[in-house]
Amino acid sequence: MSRQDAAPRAVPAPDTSAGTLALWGEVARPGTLTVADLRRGWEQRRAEVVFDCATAGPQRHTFTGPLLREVVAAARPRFDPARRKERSRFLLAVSGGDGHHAVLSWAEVDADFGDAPVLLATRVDGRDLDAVGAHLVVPSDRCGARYVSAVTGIWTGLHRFGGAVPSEA
Ligand SMILES: Nc1nc2c(c(=O)[nH]1)N[C@H]1C(S)=C(S)[C@@H](COP(=O)(O)O)O[C@H]1N2
Ligand SMILES: [Mo]
Repeated sequence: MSRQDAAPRAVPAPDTSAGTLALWGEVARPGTLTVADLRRGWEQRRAEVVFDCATAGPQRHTFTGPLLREVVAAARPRFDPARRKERSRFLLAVSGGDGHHAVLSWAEVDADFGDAPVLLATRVDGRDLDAVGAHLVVPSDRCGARYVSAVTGIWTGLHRFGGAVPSEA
């Protein structure tokens, strides 16, 4: 197999208009959400955070928005919620409109695993994000790179690698 054949093929994200994000991948209910949908549909939590930027130094912000796991769960990821090993294989890729993107594992945010209170913020420092798009907030991160702004897509799906899948016990 040539190097080129071995390279993973890029999967194009669905098109979204400004301020909306696509929830897609291995989910039973893919769709798009506006910032207003994120505000209306789920309990809003607040996070006061400080993160470090390699170039700009420490940044302090106050974010408000729903938990990422509640928003993604509503799209019904194709895992059996009762099977922990199945949940532990799911990935979340969060992209910004400028091409910046970051990967989280489902287990990081799952209450039975890392339980990280990751938000999809609808508001930052008193400013509504409707025109800009939601903002990923990872309060447990020391660095700012996963604080993806102007989110346009969240892909969720199973990590697959060659070999047998072990039992789900
Ligand atoms: N869409 C997008 N989000 C992004 C980035 C980016 O380049 N594009 N840079 C990240 C990095 S490296 C940092 S440190 C923070 C900076 O956030 P702030 O400028 O709002 O404090 O945004 C993060 N989110
Ligand atoms: Mo940064």
